[in-house]
Amino acid sequence: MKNLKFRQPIPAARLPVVFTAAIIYLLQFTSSVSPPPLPILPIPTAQQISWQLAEMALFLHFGTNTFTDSEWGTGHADPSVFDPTEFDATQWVAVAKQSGFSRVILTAKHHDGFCLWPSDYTDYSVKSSSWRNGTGDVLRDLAEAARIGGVQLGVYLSPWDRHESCYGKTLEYNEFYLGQMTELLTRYGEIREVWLDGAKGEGEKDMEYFFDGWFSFIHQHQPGAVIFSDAGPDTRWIGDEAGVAGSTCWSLFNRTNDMIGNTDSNYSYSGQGDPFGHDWVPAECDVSIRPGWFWHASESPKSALTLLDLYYKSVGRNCLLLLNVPPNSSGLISQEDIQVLQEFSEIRSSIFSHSLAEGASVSASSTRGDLTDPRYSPHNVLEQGTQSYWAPGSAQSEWTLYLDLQETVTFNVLMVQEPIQMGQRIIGFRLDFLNEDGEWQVAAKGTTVGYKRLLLFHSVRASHLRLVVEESRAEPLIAYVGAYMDPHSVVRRIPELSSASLINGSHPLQQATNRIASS
Ligand code: FUL
Repeated sequence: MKNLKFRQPIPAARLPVVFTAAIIYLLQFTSSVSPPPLPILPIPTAQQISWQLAEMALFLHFGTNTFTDSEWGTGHADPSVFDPTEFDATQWVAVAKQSGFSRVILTAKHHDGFCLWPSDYTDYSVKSSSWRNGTGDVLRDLAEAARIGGVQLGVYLSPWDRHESCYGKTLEYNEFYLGQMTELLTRYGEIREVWLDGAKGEGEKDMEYFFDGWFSFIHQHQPGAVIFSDAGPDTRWIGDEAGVAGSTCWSLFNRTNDMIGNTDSNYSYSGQGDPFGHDWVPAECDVSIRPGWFWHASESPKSALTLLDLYYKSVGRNCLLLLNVPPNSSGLISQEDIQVLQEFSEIRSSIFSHSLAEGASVSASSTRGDLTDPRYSPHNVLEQGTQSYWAPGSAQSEWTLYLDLQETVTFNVLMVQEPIQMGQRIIGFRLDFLNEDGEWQVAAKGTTVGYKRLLLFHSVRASHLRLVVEESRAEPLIAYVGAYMDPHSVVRRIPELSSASLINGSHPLQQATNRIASS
């Protein structure tokens, strides 16, 4: 891998030498136009980019557990208990869409082995239930509702199966699993994600799963799908079930450093990724809106503000938020969950629908190529999305964007995005604002950006900002910068700043150095 050394701006003392050398070099090509910056490896696949753009997915845990008040069914529950009399997949899809989720993932088979579709390889499925006299198919209805609603569909097929008698016979079960997978991947149209859970209870039959074979099989049948597991190949588990990513979070990762289902896994490796990683494996943060994954009459949903906090700690840390909203035993998403999701959606749009930096005039410490070339202009950072970006000139002593907001505004959230199709680059950055004394003061510091980074800090009132990239794997490229006001969240401590840098518990006095050691 070529980029093993991280880069920092060139020290000022060395600038004259570098500058003269650069002039001599450039004189040879006075009329040439700068080519685009080189992508820095690894980079995402088209499927991974589309997965990341979705930002949030709705997880649907549903099955016999919903009716037996359990989480890990034994595999021996009577299939007749499954009887969701008001089942309506269009309600699930409508709830997802109305609350801003563009993907749904269903537990087609959880650990108890009960299949929500009529599998030809087992009788332990909806066809043995009393629901619709055994003629129902949850996945068929959901696939149809999702197709009509324009929502992407994913499936969870648990490798651990507590019902199937061939579980434990390695070759036989691996082939059985592929048979069930074929049904899921060939009967229901486009599948955008396959979720391979790594859980397995203590003392269960020992057996090997042939993951590599499964992965190529899935990609062969559904080339547009991403595969989730503890260690990728396309998206990785964040390492907790609380929905929280590391405050440093790389999409870079070494798949060989992690093992699927390994209970001794290095969770901080999963949570933070690896700046030296050779593979692009962004993380997914799974968490349930309720204490359990399945619906239980005695449990209630988290508050909208708790979900907002999780949003900052997942989507705002370069990950996808996979929020589980379990349908209840009538087959519908409960009203109390819908209420919370609605509030969560309203709060998000009240904060993020309008950037206070929208009308800013933007300049930079340097810009790649000819100043008349709009491709790398600092102004590009005001455009939503990750296609266009600002690129600094090469061999610079600093990487800074200046934003003149044209008016004084109060805000407490910074959004930064990198054009991830060019690789993930930024290691450390900070946001400064011009204070009342005309001095630059640190508002917030962060490590890693990736697809999207959100920093929440104590409110700042200012008209002039500067975003300073302190360390990067290569020349940083910035796709978007936004400033927002979140009146709902209380900042208990400034993220990524040590408490020592706070004065009177409000404003940071001086910048803290928070860099990953470079090699
Ligand atoms: C875990 C499972 O054991 C839980 O039941 C749930 O499905 C969660 C998403 O993954 O590993």
